[in-house]
Amino acid sequence: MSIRGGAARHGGSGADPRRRGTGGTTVAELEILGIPQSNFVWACRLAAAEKGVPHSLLPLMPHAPEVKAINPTGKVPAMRHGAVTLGESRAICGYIDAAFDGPRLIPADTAKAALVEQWASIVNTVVEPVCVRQYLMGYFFPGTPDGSPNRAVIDPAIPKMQDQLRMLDQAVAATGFLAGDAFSLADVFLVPNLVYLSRAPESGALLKELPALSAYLDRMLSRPTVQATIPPPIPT
Ligand SMILES: N[C@@H](CCC(=O)N[C@@H](CS)C(=O)NCC(=O)O)C(=O)O
Repeated sequence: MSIRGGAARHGGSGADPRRRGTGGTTVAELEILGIPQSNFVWACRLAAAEKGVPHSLLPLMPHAPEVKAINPTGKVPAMRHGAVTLGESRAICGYIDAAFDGPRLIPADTAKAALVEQWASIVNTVVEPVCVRQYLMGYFFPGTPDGSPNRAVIDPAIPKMQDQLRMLDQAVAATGFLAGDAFSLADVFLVPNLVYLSRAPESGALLKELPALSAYLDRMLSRPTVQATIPPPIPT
């Protein structure tokens, strides 16, 4: 799967992302490794799409040998770009933002960049562990004998998930973006989680009652980059 667009900048990492082909200089392909249904893989693909960077996707499961060769934790996503290999979605998104032309996902302005990092961190270290790892996994990967939702996991997460969605509703109310007044890395990380949350019963119902957050989700879903990277259903 490829998305067309943007040009590679010549980075200062010492690892030249450009390769020389027989017909002259060609731009190395950006490869993202990991199943597309992973919220973190989706975030990296969305970052690439927002930058206008073409990428190919290798839909590998966590702990596949090619993933472990890059990231010793075995977690997806991983990334290859010429001689550059990376694991961890924040590092991958940061690389994509810095290595390629295209709209900045992390603003140049120091204070604006810090605000983006603040919200990206809140999404990844506060919201995601409760809303995705605990609440949604209780539905999507329940681990119950009959495959029914795992209420022992889901129910204790609900009040925390509700508080967090209300917090996000307030955060996006001012500008329609999570951090600052433009699409950023903070939105890259929030959007996949929010799309999945809209599909589960309690979070989907609450989202409908939160005007700013539901309008935000509708606007995000109308972005061609989100539509281009939206994952297929989890194979059964
Ligand atoms: N901190 C990592 C988290 C990635 C992550 O948790 N990926 C999940 C899939 S959504 C995974 O690979 N899980 C397998 C495991 O934890 O062993 C990142 O930001 O890339």
